[in-house]
Amino acid sequence: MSAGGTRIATAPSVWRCRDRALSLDAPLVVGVVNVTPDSFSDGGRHLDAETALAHARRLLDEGADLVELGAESTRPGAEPVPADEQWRRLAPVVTTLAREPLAVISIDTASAAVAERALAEGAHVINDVSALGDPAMAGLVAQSGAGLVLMHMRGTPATMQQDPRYDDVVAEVAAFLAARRDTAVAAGVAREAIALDPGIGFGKTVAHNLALLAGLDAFVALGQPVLIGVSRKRFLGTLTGDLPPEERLEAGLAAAAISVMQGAAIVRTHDVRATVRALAVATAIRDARIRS
Ligand code: HH2
Repeated sequence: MSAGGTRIATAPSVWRCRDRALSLDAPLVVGVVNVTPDSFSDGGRHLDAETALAHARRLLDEGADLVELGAESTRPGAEPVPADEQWRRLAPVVTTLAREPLAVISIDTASAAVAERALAEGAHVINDVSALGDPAMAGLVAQSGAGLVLMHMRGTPATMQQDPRYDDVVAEVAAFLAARRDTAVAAGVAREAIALDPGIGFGKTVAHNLALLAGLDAFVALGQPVLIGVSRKRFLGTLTGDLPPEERLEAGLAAAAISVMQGAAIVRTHDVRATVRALAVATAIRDARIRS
């Protein structure tokens, strides 16, 4: 089976994130905590530090391998949030969580200034949806030894859904990610620290998202762990009769499970408990296929 075969041949077995070597034998689940007033599915719910911390701890209890803190919505049409404001939202949450020994912390930011402060407090991963749009990012991550997620986006959140076009979406996104991975490696980031993400919903139509998910082999073949974020996204609502974000759980679980069957190593989600359970089954079937 080519997806399983590709995974065995080229997929790394750990993701290095500072002092943590996260095993990729089973998919890692990243639980999302948006410390924002305006995120598309949970905006305003965890804006104060105590609520955000309680939610992060709950996601860890539910089985998240990492928690991801973000202070800037990237929903279509969103405007950038200045670094100081991002850090004002994140600081109390990051500093407290970083002292809890079991927490592995990812920071969703495209700003090197925010990443620098979070890394100084002990964050383990920088999730950069701009894939090194800030020229200072790669050097900073290299110095810290942190994990780095490089995601593909067409344009910026403010403009990305304005008529996105590709000749061959899978080939173009894969070439972009390979080039940004090479830039990161040239700046000193360890290869084993880099994960790649085709950026579902970031400058893509429903058809583009489906092509990327169906063509995940091309990303797995790049030799880095592949991260997929489908949780509660609009294309899931579109495919299920225009359901709103709070009713997209089943659709998201289907997409996450199929992504893991195709070789995704890391799944980003708002719904940790349900995702952990769904992926336990998907992983068992994937592994049975690989053995047979
Ligand atoms: N999706 C979102 C944000 N960050 N990062 C990666 N690597 N991959 C993704 O698919 C991804 C991401 C959008 O989800 P969310 O954080 O819930 O919403 P918002 O950007 O509105 O805060």
